[in-house]
Amino acid sequence: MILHEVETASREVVEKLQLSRLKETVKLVYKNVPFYKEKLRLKGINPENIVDLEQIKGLPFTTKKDLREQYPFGLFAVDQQQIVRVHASSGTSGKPTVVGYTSNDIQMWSEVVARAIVIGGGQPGDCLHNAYGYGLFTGGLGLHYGSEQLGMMTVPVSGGNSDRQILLIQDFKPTIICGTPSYMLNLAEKMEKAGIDPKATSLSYGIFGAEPWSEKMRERLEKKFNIKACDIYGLSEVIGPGVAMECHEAQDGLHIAEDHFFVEVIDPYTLENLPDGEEGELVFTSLTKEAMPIIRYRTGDIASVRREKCVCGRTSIKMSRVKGRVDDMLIIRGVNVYPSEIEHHLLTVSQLSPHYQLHLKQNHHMDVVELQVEMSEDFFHSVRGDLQHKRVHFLAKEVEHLLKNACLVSIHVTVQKPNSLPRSEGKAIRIVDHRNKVVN
Ligand code: DLL
Repeated sequence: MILHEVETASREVVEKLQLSRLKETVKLVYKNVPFYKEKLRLKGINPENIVDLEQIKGLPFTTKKDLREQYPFGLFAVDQQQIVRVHASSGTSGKPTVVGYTSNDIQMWSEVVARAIVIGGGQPGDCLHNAYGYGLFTGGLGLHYGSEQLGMMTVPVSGGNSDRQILLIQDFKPTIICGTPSYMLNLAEKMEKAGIDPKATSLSYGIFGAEPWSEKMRERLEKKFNIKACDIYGLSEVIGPGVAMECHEAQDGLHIAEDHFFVEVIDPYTLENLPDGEEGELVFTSLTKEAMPIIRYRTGDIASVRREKCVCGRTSIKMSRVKGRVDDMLIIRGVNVYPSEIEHHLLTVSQLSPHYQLHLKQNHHMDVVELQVEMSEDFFHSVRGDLQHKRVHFLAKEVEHLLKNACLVSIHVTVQKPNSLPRSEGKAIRIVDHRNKVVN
């Protein structure tokens, strides 16, 4: 195992490095990005006066809305001639958010991702099958450059076209596979349908992320593929994948690449910093980016952080698995719940498959949530006819009870036939909002 020097450094050493990099970053944006100059000026901050990391708490936040307002290149801190790549978030509505990279940024990102792959179990000489989408999404190219940097044989399959993925997995014999957890599940099922046992492939490790997933989903994927599956986190506004990576030794939190990204956790409502261990919104400041440095970016992602030496030897701050996005939190009669929590409990029910969607509807001006979940193939084939109808109804009621007890929410559950819900080739859509839509 290759441990990067900074990953095992003392807090003192890390914080000294972070402070000097923070100063440079703030100076850079003050000088070159009018948006930040104005924000810093309004707060009375002179970049020359930053002498302590704690002062980061006084810097202004950056939000997705800011990025949209500066569309497309308003936050660039270098001349456009120095930009060698752009990525953009798909964005469900309106304009996408655009991020730019200099060649030094690409180099830094590749190193961070190479480190992440090592943290997840990869080594130079391995073969990596990359099923993250290539294009404006950062998953494909992000993992690709990191994998090459590490010296792995990299297979740029991208998302979708599962038949070809299955063929290449059998013939190229990769040891590592990357993709969204929901697509990996989809792929495993397609293999099984084609009479290929996913357990019998050459794969040993999975690097899965880009969407929330639960511990139970990990268990499911690890069992199906007979691999170790670790969580990779990142977001395009900060760089892309590789901001944090879970180690295969402990599998209990993600090591943050602290030499490049400074983490804070805030209360999303009061915006106050929260202590270690408390759940809140992750906020990141880039420390080394050139093209588009970002100050205190409010990710909208809910997690907590902790500092302790990990069994893998790393001392870097660890973040918990992301529970979900602030905007995806459902408030059902006053109780907050994230889709990933529901997923966790659904996967404890053997008659169900892990394919589910939450539909938000309005009934007599009241918000109601309907959970659509598929029954497992085994359950489907075990009973037919009238009896099946009764058993399905009974199962739905049982799941409603389970969610009521475990998550304290009342959700209407419908159990559907296998393969009736849409399958993902990238990020799964877990919430479908029908409210405020004109219904004919
Ligand atoms: O999803 C970058 C990425 C690619 C990460 C490949 C990991 C693997 P965006 O498209 O900008 O970038 O979406 C970022 O996805 O704010 C989270 O809400 C969510 N997300 C990313 N990784 C995880 C994860 C990429 N491991 C947004 N767990 C983030 C939960 C995640 N959510």
